[in-house]
Amino acid sequence: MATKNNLRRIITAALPYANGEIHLGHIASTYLPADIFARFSRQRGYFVVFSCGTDDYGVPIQIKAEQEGVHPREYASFWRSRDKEDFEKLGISFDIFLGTDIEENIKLAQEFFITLREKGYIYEKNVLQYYCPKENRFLPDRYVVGTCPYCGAQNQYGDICEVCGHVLNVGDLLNPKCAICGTEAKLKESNHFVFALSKFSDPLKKWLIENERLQQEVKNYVLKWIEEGLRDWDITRDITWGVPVPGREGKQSLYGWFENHLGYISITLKYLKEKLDIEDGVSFWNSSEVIHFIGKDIVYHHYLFLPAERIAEGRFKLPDQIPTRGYLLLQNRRLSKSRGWYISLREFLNNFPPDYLRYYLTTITPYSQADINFDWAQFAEKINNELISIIGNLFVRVTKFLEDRYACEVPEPGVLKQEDFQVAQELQELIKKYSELLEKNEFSEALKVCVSFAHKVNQFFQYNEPWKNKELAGKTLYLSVNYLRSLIILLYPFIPFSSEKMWNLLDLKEDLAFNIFHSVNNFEAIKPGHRIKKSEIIFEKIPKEKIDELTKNLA
Ligand code: B3M
Ligand code: ZN
Repeated sequence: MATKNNLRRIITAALPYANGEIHLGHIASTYLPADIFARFSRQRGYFVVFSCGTDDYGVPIQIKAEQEGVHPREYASFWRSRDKEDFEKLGISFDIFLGTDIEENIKLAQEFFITLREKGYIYEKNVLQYYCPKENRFLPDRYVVGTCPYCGAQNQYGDICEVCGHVLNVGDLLNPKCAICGTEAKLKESNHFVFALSKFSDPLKKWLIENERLQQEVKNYVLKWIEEGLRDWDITRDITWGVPVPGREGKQSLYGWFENHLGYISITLKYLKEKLDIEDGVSFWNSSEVIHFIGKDIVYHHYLFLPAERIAEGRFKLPDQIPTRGYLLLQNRRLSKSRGWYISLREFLNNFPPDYLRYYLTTITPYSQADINFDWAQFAEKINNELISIIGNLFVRVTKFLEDRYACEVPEPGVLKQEDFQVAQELQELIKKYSELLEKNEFSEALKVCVSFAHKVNQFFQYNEPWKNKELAGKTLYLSVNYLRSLIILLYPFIPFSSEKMWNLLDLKEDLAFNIFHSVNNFEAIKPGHRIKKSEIIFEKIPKEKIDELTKNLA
């Protein structure tokens, strides 16, 4: 577990609600970028804790469980294990995957509540709640729909407008209706707790302005929200499936957004304690870089609620980064689960290897809020004409040559020339660029650098014509196989399965996943006389018929 420099990174990805399948939208904005960064960090010698889990509480989950006749805990744990399996199949390398419904999270959330109340940041208030007069019950956020008062979007839930991103309070919606029976929703008074978010405008502003690693474009509009004035926030609900409000157990629960992000902390600390015997999780947390990956629909919660709660409570440091990415469109249309216009991760992985998805999604996902478009034809084209034609073919070309002409043994290089150093120099520059881009979260750009790297090595091979030129052949193969080694290290965060496979075919013994990056620019790591395994095809082309079929199935 020792690391080179003892630097630590705690990396988290948004906690998926425990009530449905993971789909490609989640993967593109959140889980894949987080995984790329976690893998790269481990390769760089960071001690990484990559944690996640399901977001288990709340009304939608309670209602769905009721419909299926099971306890919500059982319902949530079904999705927890299913999500865990799906993520594993895609190679999302969580160190720990639990959920918010663990004792530790309940305890932490209640501690937060009690401390904030003692400090005067939580106060009581009779608040109006939506109420369905026909069914005679309170309607929590997701059970009331109406028109957004900010942008006029119809059919929005009571807690957030999914069109303009504004968080809504009770009473904000215009023409509220019960989402279940359609009756006009009334407002009825009930005693609740409120968090004084408005008191945190200044410290939040300071944190946003001073922290240069926070994404500029997100900062800008969060600062605008603060300028518009933050409103205090109702943090309890009249429901039973949730973290019990201290003193009101069995009647009220904490609102999910008060406690779900505390799951980042409680899950990480549980892992530290149980798996690594680290008791003082608080110090560990505070001496790590803390990075939360999210999608743009939950910016408000992560850039305001989360830091405000941490500031108010005082024990846990604020995030260094909250990388945020946009929505995924499918063939240029917004995903819609109810209309079947989405692709689940499971279904995708029944058709293609995980690295195909990882490769393609990386190429189309910039480090920005811009929406991303998944397109079947483009997917096939990126895989066939880039991943396979450039990267896969280079690997096969070099290894096959070694196999056929050198019985799999890396030859002596002989004397290197000025132009060889020139190529090596250019490759070194690409490596430098790559690592800067990865540190800046610019993954699509970093992957382009990998493609250029492969391209350059291929040109080098071609230029030296080792099949004609016996004299240059030893040098060409010796250098090419070393360049391949470096290329595999660079590709690993993006396509770990195929990278491991190529690494094994080169019969390299170092661990590709940990603390290897310092040797990526060593082009003499593989010595003459080293034997590789027999060459193998790494990737299969995607036939056009398959793409036609999948496009048709979608429509
Ligand atoms: N479960 C919303 C979502 O799945 C919510 C994220 C919680 S992160 C603490 O997008
Ligand atoms: Zn709106």
